Amino acid sequence: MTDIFAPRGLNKREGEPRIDGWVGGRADTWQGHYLDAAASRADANASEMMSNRDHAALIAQQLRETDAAIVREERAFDAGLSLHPLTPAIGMEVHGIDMADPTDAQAKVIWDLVLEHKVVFFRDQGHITQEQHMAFAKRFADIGLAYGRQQSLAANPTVDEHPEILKLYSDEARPFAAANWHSDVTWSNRPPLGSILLSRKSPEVGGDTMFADSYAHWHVLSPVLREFLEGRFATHGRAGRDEVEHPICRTHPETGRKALYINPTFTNAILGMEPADSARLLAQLYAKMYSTPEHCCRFRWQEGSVAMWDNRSCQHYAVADFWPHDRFMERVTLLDRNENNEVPFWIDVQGERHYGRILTSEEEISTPIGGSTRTIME
Ligand SMILES: O=C(O)CCC(=O)C(=O)O
Ligand SMILES: [Fe+2]
Repeated sequence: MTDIFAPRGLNKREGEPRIDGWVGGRADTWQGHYLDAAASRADANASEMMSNRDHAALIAQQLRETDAAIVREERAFDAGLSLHPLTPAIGMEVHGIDMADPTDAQAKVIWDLVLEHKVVFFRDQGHITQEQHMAFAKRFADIGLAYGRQQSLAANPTVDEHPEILKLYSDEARPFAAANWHSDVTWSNRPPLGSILLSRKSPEVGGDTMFADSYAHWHVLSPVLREFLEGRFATHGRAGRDEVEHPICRTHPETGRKALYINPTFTNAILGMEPADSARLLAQLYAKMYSTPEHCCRFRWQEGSVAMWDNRSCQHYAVADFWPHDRFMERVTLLDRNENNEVPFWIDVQGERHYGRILTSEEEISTPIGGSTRTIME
C-alpha cells in the first residue's frame, strides 16, 4: 500500500536532504507545490522561482508586503478605523479616530500606517485642545519645541503656555506659507522624525499641502547615479552658523528602506564635488524629484483636519495660493525616543551605520530661532 506520508516529487530521492524547508509532515508539501501556490498569488511562475533565487526573493518580498497590507487593514478594522488611500504609495486618510481619546490598538495601527504610507490624515479633530494634541503626539514619540529640539523653555523667546506647539498662522495682513519643498529642520544635526499638524482654520479655497515620497525619489534614480550618491554626504543649514552633514541616501531606522535625503530649502552642496558640479547635480535631482506627480499626494484641508508625517520618508510643501484668506495651523513636533536613530545615517552592505559631521557647535544648533513664530525655518 502507498504510504501517503512518504515524500513525493523532489523529496523522493533517497539520501538527498530535503530542500523545501519542511522537516516532515504531509507528502503534498513538496517544493513545487508550495512554490506553485505562491506563484498563483503573484506575477510569477514556479519554475522560474525554482531556477532563479533572486526572482524567488523578489516574489517573496512582494507577497510579504501584500500580506502585511491585508493584516494592517484587518487590524485597522478591528480597531474601529477605516482606511482611504490618497494614492497607492503615499497618503492614507484614516477615519474613526478621536485624537482626544485613542485606544492602544488605534495608536499601533496609526504608527504602522505612518511607516508604510509616509503621511496619514484624520478629519474632524477641531474639538481637541492643545493639551490633547500634545498628549496624542506623546503616544508615539517625545515631543520637542517648534524646530525639533527639546531644550530649556527659558531659552525660547516666544514662550507662551505651550511652546511645544508651532503656530503657523496666516492672514491678509501677515501672509505666510511654507511654500518650498523640504523635510523639517534638516539644518539640524538631529532633525525631528515627524510632525502632527492640525488645521484650526482653513481657507475657503487653496492652502493644500503636498507630500512627496522620498523612497520613490531614491529608487527611480538610475543605478549608476545611485551608486555614485550612495555613501556620499551633503551639507545643510547656514554655513558657518549651524551647518551639518547628512547622508544623501538615508536609511530609515525603522523600515530599513533607503530614501533620497536632500531638499532645496536647506541643502547646500554635495561633499567631494566641485561647487559648480554639485550645484548642477542637485538642480537635476530636484528637477526629477519635483516634476513627478506620481510620487506625490495633495491634501485638501478642512477645519479640524490633521496630517501626521514621517520626515524620514517624505517631504512636504504648503501651497501658497490662499491669500487673503486665513489659514491657522498648529504643529506638534515628534522627536525620536532613541537619540541615535534621530541622527540621519546610511547603512552600508556590511550593516555599518555612517553619520554625518556637525560643522558648528551643538550649542548653536540647539538654539531656537528667536523673535517670531512667523519664520520660514520650518
Ligand atoms: O502649513 C503647512 O501645510 C505645512 C507647514 C510646514 O511645513 C510644517 O508644519 O512643517
Ligand atoms: Fe515643514
